[in-house]
Amino acid sequence: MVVWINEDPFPHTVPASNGRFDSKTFGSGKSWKYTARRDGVVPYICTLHPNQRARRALAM
Ligand SMILES: [Cu+2]
Repeated sequence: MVVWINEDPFPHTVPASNGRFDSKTFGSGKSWKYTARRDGVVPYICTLHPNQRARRALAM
């Protein structure tokens, strides 16, 4: 399981660029988690702040 924790004062999203998951928006102090069912590396971009990009390795 991968958990994203928003420690920023602003809301963010972490939708996978390949559509594998979509967090929707989660606000300050909130978190969102995704349970991987297969391994891989997934890039994601915050829809609210498109300059915020990252990639995440998923492992079962
Ligand atoms: Cu953001």
